[in-house]
Amino acid sequence: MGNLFRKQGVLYKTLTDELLAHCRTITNFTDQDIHDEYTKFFSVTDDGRLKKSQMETLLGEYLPPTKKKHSKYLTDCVFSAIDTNNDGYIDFLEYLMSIKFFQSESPIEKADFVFRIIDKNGDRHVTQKELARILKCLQDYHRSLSSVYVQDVLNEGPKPAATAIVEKLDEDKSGVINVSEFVDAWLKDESIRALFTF
Ligand SMILES: [Ca+2]
Ligand SMILES: [Ca+2]
Repeated sequence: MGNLFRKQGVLYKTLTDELLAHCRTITNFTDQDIHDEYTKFFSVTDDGRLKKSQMETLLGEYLPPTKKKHSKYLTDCVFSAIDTNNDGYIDFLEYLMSIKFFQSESPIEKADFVFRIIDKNGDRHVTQKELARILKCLQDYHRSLSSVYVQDVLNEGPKPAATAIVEKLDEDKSGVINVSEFVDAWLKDESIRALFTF
């Protein structure tokens, strides 16, 4: 999702009307929600660059109680997915996107966000490499949940699992997963939801 939202060197220090409108468009949050998040975000980071430890604190509030103890895995995973240029911080827009992701109840919306998280370089295609990366990132999280199905898939490690998933989902045989292939699989395949729900 990063490349779609990250603007190099822009730190959104002022919540202008233009920024507010942009936030509304990408999240569907109300102006009040955006203002509240903005205040919260800038109370934690003065300069508009949120570090991973700060993200964990903020994100913790949004996780359901059953997932709270996993907040470190989840933050690691979401953070590294969002922080596409690996400079170790995320900006306000990226923060909003992650809040949105954890709050969303709509399956299609959720699938779309998961897709964006997996699609690290933001080219709207998920490759085997991108899948392997996210699976590796989620490995500890899945281990702690010990869902039988997920353990089976990940048994051989992230790479073979990623290969199997691409083979399964790639309906048009293009070698990569596009967003509609992913959303389809998400809606009809419980194992895909189990693997990528966090
Ligand atoms: Ca990609
Ligand atoms: Ca495809």
